Amino acid sequence: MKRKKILITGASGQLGFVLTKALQFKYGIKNIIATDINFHSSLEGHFEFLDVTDLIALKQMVVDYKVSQIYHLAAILSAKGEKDPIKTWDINIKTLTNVLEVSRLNNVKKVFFPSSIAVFGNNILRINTPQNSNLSPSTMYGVTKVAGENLANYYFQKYGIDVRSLRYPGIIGHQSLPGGGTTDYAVEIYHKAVRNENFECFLEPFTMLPMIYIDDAVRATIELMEAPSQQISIRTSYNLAGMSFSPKDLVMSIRKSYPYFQVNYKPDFRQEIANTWPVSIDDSKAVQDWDWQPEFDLNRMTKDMIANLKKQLL
Ligand code: AKB
Repeated sequence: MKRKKILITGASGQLGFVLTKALQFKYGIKNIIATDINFHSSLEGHFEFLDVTDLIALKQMVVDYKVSQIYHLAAILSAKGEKDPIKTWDINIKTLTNVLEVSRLNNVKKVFFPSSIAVFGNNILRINTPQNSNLSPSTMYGVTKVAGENLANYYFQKYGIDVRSLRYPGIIGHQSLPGGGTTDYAVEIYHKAVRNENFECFLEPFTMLPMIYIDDAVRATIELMEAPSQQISIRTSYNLAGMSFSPKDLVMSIRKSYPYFQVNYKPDFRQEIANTWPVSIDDSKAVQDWDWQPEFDLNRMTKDMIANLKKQLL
């Protein structure tokens, strides 16, 4: 059997770091090329600096290492993206088109591209948002994800590249802090609780959003990529659900371990973004097509986050 050579972009990021480890474990550390513009000091194995806006550098790496799959995670997220929308468009779209073009021209068979709940905006059913909702995003990040989903579908239809994608909810994990997202509060809050510090929350207490624990997010990604091609009926991006909660629900869950944990609510511009996003997601297509089932609910995630952060931070 021909071995897979997998290249990951954005490998030092919140999801990239954990996904890299999972792929190294599954396919062998020698078969994974982790790339980023920053180096995460805990990454092991083969790492290369790569700016994916550089088409020539990307192509060189794909050719040199005979890459057969790419997981393209590098992107600017929702809140950071609003500080410089044109840069967000340029980077998110340029990197994706580079990945797709290099794949088309160099025999890369499979590509993973992360989409997001940010593809949804006003004019949606916010509870159990369906797969085929209106996509009128409220952020430039969301605009790039809608365009990206259509590009993915185009490269599949026109060139037969096996591009697969998930609309991730907010991802929560203990391994690293996210950067520039609207759902980031749900990671930072655990760090404060474990350090016995107060937390200032940039969303209002009852803002309910779709979220997922990193273990589930990584497993969903690998399960989607491993599913037989004939089972994949969505070539834009699959709705994916883990759990839904508000800052208030999260505080109640944390207070089971830290009863005196204090939170002060100071909503900022991220509140307006969150107000346009779904409350919960209908992921029945993912369930139907490749048997998706999340394992973590809020309290199980809180226990795991606290246990791990205690080891890391104290
Ligand atoms: C963000 O908040 O921008 C991301 C996302 C939901 O895609 N976490």
